[in-house]
Amino acid sequence: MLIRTPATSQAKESDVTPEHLFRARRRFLQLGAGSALGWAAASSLAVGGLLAPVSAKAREVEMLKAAKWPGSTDEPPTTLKDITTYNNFYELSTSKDGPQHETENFKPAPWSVEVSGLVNNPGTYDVWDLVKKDQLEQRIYRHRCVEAWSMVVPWVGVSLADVVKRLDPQTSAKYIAFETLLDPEQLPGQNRQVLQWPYVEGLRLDEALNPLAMLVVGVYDQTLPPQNGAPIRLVVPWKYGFKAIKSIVRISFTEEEPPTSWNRSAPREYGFYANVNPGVNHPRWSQAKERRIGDFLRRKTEMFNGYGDEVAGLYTGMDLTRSF
Ligand SMILES: Nc1nc2c(c(=O)[nH]1)N[C@H]1C(S)=C(S)[C@@H](COP(=O)(O)O)O[C@H]1N2
Ligand SMILES: [Mo]
Repeated sequence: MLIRTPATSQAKESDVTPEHLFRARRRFLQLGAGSALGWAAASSLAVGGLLAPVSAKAREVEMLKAAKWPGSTDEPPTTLKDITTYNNFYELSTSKDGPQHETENFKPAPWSVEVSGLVNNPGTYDVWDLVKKDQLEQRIYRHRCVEAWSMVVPWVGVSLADVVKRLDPQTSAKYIAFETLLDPEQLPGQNRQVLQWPYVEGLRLDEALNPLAMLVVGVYDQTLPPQNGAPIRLVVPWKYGFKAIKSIVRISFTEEEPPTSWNRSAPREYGFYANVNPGVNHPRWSQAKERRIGDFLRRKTEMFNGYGDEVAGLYTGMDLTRSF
């Protein structure tokens, strides 16, 4: 299901280092030649626009975007191959290498998202009305799974905050809730009750308004493959990966804390907050260290996954050993 880019050279993915590959692509972005508009075309995964000539204005827009990637890390990104073949997506498969092989019935387009609850602009939105293509940014974030592995991923998307502001929650709204598609034909793992379906997640509204939280539609320079949550998923880089709900079809604004799949399944093990915290171990394993996919040695896990400067203020006065 992955469509390879008409690469910067004839080199195959495996012939170049991820860093090399990534830098080449990043240059395209900065030059405007890899305009997000081109490579995130709604229905096609093709990147035909990649080499199209661009105006000086478009180039300027791209430069500005490149300059304001909030929170992006300089760490070398994980390879596209690892990002798209080592996954957690229980609606497809419960093994890490399974999701990539269970995508043949999945239809990422057309796709709409229903917005409801305590919000002034409810309705059914086409994904590309919710996420404006001319606002897409690439941000390189650390991605830390609760199972103590991590990656560095060049995501493409928009600030969740911008979308939330356009939807205009009412003052009584305190939380935002998300739901994944429920359709066992497209998501065969839903024939097995490993979790209660659909997968659900939520954030406190002030967390959702933090500029680091993203609605993601792409990775590297392509639209999301199904196994990564096509066509739209959440990314909250200071939290464990399970908050990053995939293939979202419903967003609602609520006054009460919404249920979340992993908390519902094992409340002693998974809390609502799920902030990355090396000081609070999972009941069955340590969270002090993590294995970066591609590395041999484990590294120390950082509080809030290293994003403390940006997000610690959200939790002032809270006991994070209790609100884990
Ligand atoms: N709908 C849905 N979203 C999901 C999951 C899932 O099983 N179903 N797994 C979560 C977990 S546990 C992780 S670690 C991340 C993995 O994202 P990735 O496969 O893109 O790395 O997706 C999260 N989002
Ligand atoms: Mo995870």
